[in-house]
Amino acid sequence: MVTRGGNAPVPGAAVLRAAAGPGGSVRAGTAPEPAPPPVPHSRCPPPAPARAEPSPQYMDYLRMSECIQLSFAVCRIGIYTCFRGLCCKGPPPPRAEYDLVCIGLTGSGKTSLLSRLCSESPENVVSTTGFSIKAVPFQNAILNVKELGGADNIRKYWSRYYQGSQGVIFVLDSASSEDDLETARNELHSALQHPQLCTLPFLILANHQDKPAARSVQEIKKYFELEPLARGKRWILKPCSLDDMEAVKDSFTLLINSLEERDLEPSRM
Ligand SMILES: Nc1nc2c(ncn2[C@@H]2O[C@H](COP(=O)(O)OP(=O)(O)OP(=O)(O)O)[C@@H](O)[C@H]2O)c(=O)[nH]1
Ligand SMILES: [Mg+2]
Repeated sequence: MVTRGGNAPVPGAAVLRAAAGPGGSVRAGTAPEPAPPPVPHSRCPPPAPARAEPSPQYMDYLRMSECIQLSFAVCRIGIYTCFRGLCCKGPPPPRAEYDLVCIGLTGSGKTSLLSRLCSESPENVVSTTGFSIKAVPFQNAILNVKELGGADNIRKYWSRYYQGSQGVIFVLDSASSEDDLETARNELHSALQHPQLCTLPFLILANHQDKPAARSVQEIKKYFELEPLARGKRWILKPCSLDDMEAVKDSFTLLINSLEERDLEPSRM
């Protein structure tokens, strides 16, 4: 009987050692594999495997998905803009403000007209002693109107309150007595020639037109000698009465236009 003893080399042992892990263990049942060839030491990375060209269908799909994303982005911007327009409206632009002086004999209707323009009741209107100021709102402007009382003892102080005015409202009673009409004419002429008012726009309201004795606008224009006296000035003469506030508002709109035009004149910029 032949026994192989001790350290005798066993065929295939070298192969088994090469396949063993760091601990030298060998998985049971695994077949021995040949060692991989040594990697050549080089600085160049190994060449990348050649990539296959994307198919035309794939390119079409990519283009379509880009188009869809772009469409979504445009829609999102559109919806956001609409939402902002509907829900997040900013404050309206500030309205221009003008300081005006309102004069005319007592009883001509200054307080009554201004109260109606401010949506206040013209009932219980009392004669103005001294002056009163009202902010009269219009769509595109606010008029800060200083009304000066028209009684005899107040009229002599009118000119003290002219400073800073940007326009003048003169109210007259179209149905007044001849004497009162003459007084009104003298007061209007003084105002038209006053250094602080002579360059300003004038709105002349021939009020009390609802009364049978009221003079027409043509009569008043002639009697007040407006054509020769106010030539070259900005003046507007309009008939009106408390009954027809739409006509009064239209007259004020013309005055506001005149104030705006004056604002835009190059000499004032
Ligand atoms: N029939 C008629 N009455 C008016 C008209 N306008 C004003 N009145 C009346 O005239 C009276 C005098 O009106 P006021 O508004 O106080 O006149 P005023 O110009 O402010 O007078 P003073 O403040 O004293 O300068 C009131 O009784 C008004 O009701 C009008 O167009 N027609
Ligand atoms: Mg008054």
